Amino acid sequence: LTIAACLGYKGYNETRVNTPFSNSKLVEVSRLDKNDYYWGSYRSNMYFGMKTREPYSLVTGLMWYFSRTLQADGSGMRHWCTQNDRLEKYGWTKHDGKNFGIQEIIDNNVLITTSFVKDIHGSNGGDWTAKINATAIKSTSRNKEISLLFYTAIEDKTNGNINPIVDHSAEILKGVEGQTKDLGYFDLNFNVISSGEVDQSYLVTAAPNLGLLKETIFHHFKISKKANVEKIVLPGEALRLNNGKTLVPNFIVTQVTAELPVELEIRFERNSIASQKEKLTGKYYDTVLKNYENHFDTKFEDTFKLKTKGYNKTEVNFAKAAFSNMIGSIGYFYGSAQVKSVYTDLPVPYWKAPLFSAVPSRSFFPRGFLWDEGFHGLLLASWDLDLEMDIISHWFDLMNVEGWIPREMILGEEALAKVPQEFVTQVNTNANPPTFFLTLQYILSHKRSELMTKHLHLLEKLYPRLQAWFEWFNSTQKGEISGTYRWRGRNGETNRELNPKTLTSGLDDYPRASHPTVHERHVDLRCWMTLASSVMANLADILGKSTHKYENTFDYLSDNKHLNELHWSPTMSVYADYGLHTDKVRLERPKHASRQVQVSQDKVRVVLAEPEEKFVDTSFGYVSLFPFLLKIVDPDSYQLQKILQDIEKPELLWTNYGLRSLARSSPIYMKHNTEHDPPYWRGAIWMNLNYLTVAALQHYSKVEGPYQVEAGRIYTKLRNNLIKNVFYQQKKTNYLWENYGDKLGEGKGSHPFTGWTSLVVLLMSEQY
Ligand code: 6A9
Repeated sequence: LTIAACLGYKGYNETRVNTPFSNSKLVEVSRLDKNDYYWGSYRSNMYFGMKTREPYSLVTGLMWYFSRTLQADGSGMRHWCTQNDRLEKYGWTKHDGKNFGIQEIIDNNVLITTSFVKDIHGSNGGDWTAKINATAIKSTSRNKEISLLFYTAIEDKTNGNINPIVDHSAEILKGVEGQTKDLGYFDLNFNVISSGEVDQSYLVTAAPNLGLLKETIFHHFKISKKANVEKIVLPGEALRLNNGKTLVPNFIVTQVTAELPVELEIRFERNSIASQKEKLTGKYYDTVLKNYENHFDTKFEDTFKLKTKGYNKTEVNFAKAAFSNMIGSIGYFYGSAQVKSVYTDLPVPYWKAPLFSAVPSRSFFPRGFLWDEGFHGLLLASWDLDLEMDIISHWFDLMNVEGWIPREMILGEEALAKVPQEFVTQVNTNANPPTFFLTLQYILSHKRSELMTKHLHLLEKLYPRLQAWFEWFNSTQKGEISGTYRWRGRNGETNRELNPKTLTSGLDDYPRASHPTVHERHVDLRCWMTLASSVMANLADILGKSTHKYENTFDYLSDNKHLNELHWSPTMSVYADYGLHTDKVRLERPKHASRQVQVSQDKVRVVLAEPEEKFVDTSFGYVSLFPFLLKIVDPDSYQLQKILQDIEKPELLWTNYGLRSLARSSPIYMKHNTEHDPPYWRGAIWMNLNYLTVAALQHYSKVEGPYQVEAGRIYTKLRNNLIKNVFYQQKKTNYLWENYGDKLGEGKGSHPFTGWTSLVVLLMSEQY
């Protein structure tokens, strides 16, 4: 305890929620060479944009539109990834997370390829070149002409400046020069390659903030008439205000309007170091890019061995694209989250911090999610352990003094712009599955020696944070009786929800006890804690610390007899939650005593039978599988036999596309939670839990026991179904999806979703 606490200082409790765990940060000891990962496509929310891993970076980005389809309200202008754009396709097809990336975008029958190559040297990342190439796949009246806009902006004017390099005779922007504290002097050069007519204009102005770049451009667009043809152009310098003052520019845009095909090359160079070397441009760029591609292909095969396993070229390319869009979605975010505890009346800002993390979906959720990231970590660690350890470091640096890590990280203006206000505040009593233990377990079994030789020092620094995290879960999420756990954050007061959500579990609307109480116990959380204790014991062992406590906890939690007493429903023969529950609930429109006033009111829940304390065992689904998923069930147990039987039943979870989240027999199967809240984890097929199922099946096919053959047989079937469907849906729609329908296997929810859905690559490669 601090002195302040001992003296009963009033602010002590209030300030705990946003007090960092400690001032010594993991990011400082992470072995990741900052120089190698300094520049990147770290703007996850953008179709294409390069920025640095600095709190306030120099940012660059692409926009485009077709003049025939541009609308006055701004639609038709492409900038941030959004499903509203209805692009036929977009995603990184090759990206190594370090040196280069190639992305294919299809819009209006035009293939837009965005690629970049870095030339890492010196300090602070060196140089890079990007190419935007637009070629018609099929010419139509709408796509004759494209306008490509490329901009440079600085987030913080006190950190540097940017200025246009104008060719005044031609009235075109040749480039941008500038300076920031970190980068020193730099310039960007533009080069347009086209055989037809090109129209160029530019804008130099001050944008209010990064969230309003598109609006700023729209504000300045004007129509110019050249030889009787109307063109949308930018006005050049727009820095003078009506009151005679001039603005300092922080936003510089070049616009190239041309018939297809057209190519825009952007070269970023720091200082003059580069001028002594061959410039990364034209043919030489193509050669360097090709080399990186070849290197990527070789490394991909070494890592995942898909060709060796017999996959054909199309299948391997599918896997490469799934993987690349995941690694290519890694972003660098900076800002302060908004948090709350019982001691704060209002939300308070977390300390300002960076986050380096992949994201579930570039279009819909381009920000960090705690439990998603543990799944991403399996793929990322397979590819580049340095990179993954740096991601882990960033996340664990976000731990507060209580040992809590917020579930969703909404950092910076751009991230905030995508989140409705009601979802912004993170509450310090709320958990999210500690999937980083899965990542660490995976690293221990696949990358142990690399971890030991290269990251031991980091691991030592990480360990106290893992201990605190474990402690936080073990104390704040514990249930009423020993060995039980309960997700906090359920709303027991509401009469709006058919079954109050458990967002903290990650499984949002998956049915739990109908009436949340403190007596509840959640089987999935108990299993996560079992896994956590086992990984902690392993890490303690490696680091030469006392393993005693974690081993004891693991022995206690993995004891099947005890587990079964708490969570095995003898009547239904399934694992289940326990709590105050009734299935007899329904959403109904409230009836009004007076008929005179027509009030349209939301449906409310009516409870038709008194709830009782019991197992929530009429809903079979992902939660019921947890003791199996996390490999806790004894290999020779009746429970394992029963689970294997249940998994294969089509009336429960089995489909040709993977396991559905909730059995068809569940009273809540595919039910709305409120009128406005469609079913989410109430039937759809989700890849993350299917991946765990496949991994568990493989595990039980290998450990000695009476059901080995059975597990192996189901393993093959389930794995094939999942791979086949995700592949087929991608072929059909060009995207990976958030989840898949259990009747037809169709992609549902947000897209592209190359978060955990890209685990399909590990299924193909059979790495668990
Ligand atoms: C809603 C709406 C533009 C929900 O993949 C991220 C999470 C998972 O962690 C969780 O398990 N997704 C899953 O049930 C998406 C969550 C999005 C919440 C924010 C805002 C945006 O409107």
